[in-house]
Amino acid sequence: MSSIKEQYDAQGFVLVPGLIPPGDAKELEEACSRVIEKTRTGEWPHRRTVGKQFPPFDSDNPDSWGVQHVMHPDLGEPAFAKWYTSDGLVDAATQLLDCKEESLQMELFNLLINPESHDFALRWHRDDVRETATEEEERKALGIWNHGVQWNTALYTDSCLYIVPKSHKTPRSDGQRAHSSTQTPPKDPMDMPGAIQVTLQPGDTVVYNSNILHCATYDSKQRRATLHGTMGDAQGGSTRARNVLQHGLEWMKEDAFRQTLAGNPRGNKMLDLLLAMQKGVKGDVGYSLSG
Ligand SMILES: O=C(O)CCC(=O)C(=O)O
Ligand SMILES: [Fe+2]
Repeated sequence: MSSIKEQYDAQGFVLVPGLIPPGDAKELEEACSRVIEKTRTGEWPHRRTVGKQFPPFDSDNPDSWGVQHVMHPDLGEPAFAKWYTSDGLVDAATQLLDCKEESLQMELFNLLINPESHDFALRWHRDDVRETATEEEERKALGIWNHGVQWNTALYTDSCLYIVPKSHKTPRSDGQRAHSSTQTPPKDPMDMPGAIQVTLQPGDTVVYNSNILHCATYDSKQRRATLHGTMGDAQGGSTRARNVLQHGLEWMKEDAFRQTLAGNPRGNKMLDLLLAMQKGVKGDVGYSLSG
């Protein structure tokens, strides 16, 4: 087993430097600057709005803490799909998921940014388990959550994320439950038993199990542009459907998106697997969390 896989399985997260090839850093930075500008000026409507911690991001606050759907054809930024399907990232994902490249499923790709004028924060949460879950429900949900990886790759120094190492495997202790039982962000994230703050230097990636206990704080004065994505192992069937599809991925079915992947056979195969999962889902997936 690779050392990153050992650390990821044991701790629920792993730091991986160097996933942005040196020759690609500039084009990614420039693409990020353009999509951030479009989001802040209102030209790009798909954004994470201040005031809403989780999808649907339907608050009307003009300030944003994220740009949604960076591979969307209407943004016209090929650097994002190029990086999402790059050798380094795909190699890390297949190692951590312990799967073949052929079963790697395209999922979410968004950008996390600092709000311009409002500090904001997310409460302690697991992405796909509600805070009201009983210990048994939590155990069951964590038991099936091994078919996807989520990552943050920082373009600028980023200390927004807090996690509780090893909490991807075990239900919350009474103390942890007490700090994660309301929809209100914590006054001080470090009050959570077992919490650590994750600091990424430019170019660093933290890959984490998205059902690890985590929260985040957003300082409007601290520049943030952090690539935030997920990939799945299609062998997990529909286990990831709600978590992924709740973000609204209808646009990924359109020919216009497919055309952006011309000359990218890997990207095409990964998209096929997402669309197959999407097709298999009957009815509304709903939302993982509220608030
Ligand atoms: O801002 C971050 O790094 C974490 C975001 C997050 O936890 C989420 O979107 O569910
Ligand atoms: Fe989260």
